[in-house]
Parts: sequence; C-alpha cells; structure tokens
Amino acid sequence: MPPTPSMEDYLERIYSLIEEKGYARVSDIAEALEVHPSSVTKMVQKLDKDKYLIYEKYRGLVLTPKGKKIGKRLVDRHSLLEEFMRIIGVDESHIYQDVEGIEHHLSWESITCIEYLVQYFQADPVRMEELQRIRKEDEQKEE
Ligand SMILES: [Mn+2]
Repeated sequence: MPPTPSMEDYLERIYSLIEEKGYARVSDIAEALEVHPSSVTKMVQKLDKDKYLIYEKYRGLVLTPKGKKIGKRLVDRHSLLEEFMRIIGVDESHIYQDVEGIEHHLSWESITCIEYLVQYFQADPVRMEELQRIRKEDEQKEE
C-alpha cells in the first residue's frame, strides 16, 4: 500500500531532518510539522509497522532502505514542484504553501511531465523570457 498524504509528509520531513542533522527526534518532527509530539509518536509507530523506519523509544529512529528511498523521492518531488512554481512565475511568498497543497495529489506520471517542462525552460533562457513576455503583455492590457 502506498503511503497516505500524511505519511508522506512525515517521511519527507524525517528524511530531510536526517539529511540536515544526522538524526530526527520526535520533538524536531513535531516542531517542523506543527503537530503535537503524541501525534508524531503515533505516526512513527505506524511507519515502523509499515517498515519505513525502525523506532526505538529511547534510541530514536532510523529509516529503512524502503523509507530512505521513498523519503528521497518525496523531498525531490517537493524541490521539483518549487522549481516549477518559480519558473511559471508564482510569487516566492506562495511557493511553499502551494507546493504543500498539491504535492500529494499529483500522479508520478504527472510529476515526470512537470520534470520535462522544467528541463525545457531551464535548457534555454529565451523560453523563460518568452513566458514572462506573455505575462507582461497581459498585465499591461489590464492597466
Ligand atoms: Mn513538502
């Protein structure tokens, strides 16, 4: 069974905490996701049961190879979608929340398509200028 959106949020966060600090404590996860530590403990136990990680109350948690693999994929997906939003001209102040809102609801096929689109724009700066030109022309019409 694939992870639920909520499990994805946890795996994504746990993976980046471990990347950044070398470990992920229940209190760090709770703070990062703005949830109560008891919710974290519950979810971590579920992720342990589903073999994404190994949780020992006093020793903390480690991701299994399966947990690492999906964690990395989720973190990469988040970065890709942020990059996509930036390219299409979304204001920086909306990017994080918008990505949090859509990331769980796209199929991996759609993610791959977005990846190609991002590559398309990154390959040639003229393409991004062209997109910005369309936007500017439209904004000028409204003025
Ligand atoms: Mn995310």
